[in-house]
Amino acid sequence: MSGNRQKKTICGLVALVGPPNTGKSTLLNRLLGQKITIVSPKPQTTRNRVLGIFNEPDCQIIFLDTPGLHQARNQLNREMVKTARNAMAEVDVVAYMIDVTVPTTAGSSGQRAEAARLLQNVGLPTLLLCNKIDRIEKEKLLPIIAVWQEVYPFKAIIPISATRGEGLDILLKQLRHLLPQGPKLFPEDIPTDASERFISSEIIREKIMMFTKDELPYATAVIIDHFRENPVQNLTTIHATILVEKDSQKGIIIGNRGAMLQKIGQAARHTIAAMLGVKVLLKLWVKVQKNWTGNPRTLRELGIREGDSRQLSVVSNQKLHPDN
Ligand SMILES: Nc1nc2c(ncn2[C@@H]2O[C@H](COP(=O)(O)OP(=O)(O)OP(=O)(O)O)[C@@H](O)[C@H]2O)c(=O)[nH]1
Ligand SMILES: [Mg+2]
Repeated sequence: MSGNRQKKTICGLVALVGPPNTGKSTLLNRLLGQKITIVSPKPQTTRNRVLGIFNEPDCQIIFLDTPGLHQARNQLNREMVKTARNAMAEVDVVAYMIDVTVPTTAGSSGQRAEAARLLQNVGLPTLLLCNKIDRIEKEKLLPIIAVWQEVYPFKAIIPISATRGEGLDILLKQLRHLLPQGPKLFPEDIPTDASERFISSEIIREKIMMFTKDELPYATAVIIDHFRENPVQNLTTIHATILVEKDSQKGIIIGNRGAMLQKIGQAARHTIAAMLGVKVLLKLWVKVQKNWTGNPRTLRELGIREGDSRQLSVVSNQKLHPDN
């Protein structure tokens, strides 16, 4: 009678890694059917490890969205790349994503050699995800697959479209095959370990990335100063500070008579309200903090500098000591 309850479940961790802008975060949101990690058309959008938990009755897959792998020039970028590399040390399977529309990620031999070195070092079962197949003809895909086949003994090479959801059934099937059996590590109704506070700060940053250009998206960070829920009024009040590095950048973020700040605020409020399912009162400030991108303390405060993987360590420990 209780046979079903004893049924073995699959549970494991998967790192989504690859060059910037390939669609890692888009894939995670699509798999979970909700927005938990931010997306933008500009590279280097994701700065932190973001955990997304996919649940089916017999299977829990814990995805780690990571910052794009790139040549880091400053401390912020070095920490981002470190975060992506460290994520690979904590998982059972790596999903390495390329963008088939970009010659440098899909075609350059230098990029492929770098990927080969990285994946060999990590030495985990790895899937290659060829993303954005909605943007190229089928004939163009085959040569890309052929050259990438030489890079690493991938367990499978899977053409996908993260935006359209194509190929995701094959991806999930492969992951079920590669991940270990074990009890679920998270309750089934929790899609992420990220707090609403963190996701709100990310959504504000997403709008900044969307509406600003040149170096500005990369010189900006968001700190939540105040986050208060009022269930009686169904209202959440959020105060946030946008950090920039120079006075000139502050001027651009504020805009003509505050127009840009208003635009960012309105768009962010709308998205945060949809996510939280409440009314949102959002107040934004802009502050110049010279060279915050090189300041270890600020990077730690933003959760970008390592030391931020406490929750995952707990998961890993549980995995190591399932009897605890
Ligand atoms: N056409 C098409 N566009 C896609 C697809 N997947 C992602 N994109 C777009 O690619 C851009 C980058 O997507 P992200 O999900 O932010 O990429 P990422 O790999 O997380 O980027 P970083 O966080 O910078 O490393 C966005 O404009 C997405 O809408 C896809 O399957 N097809
Ligand atoms: Mg991303």
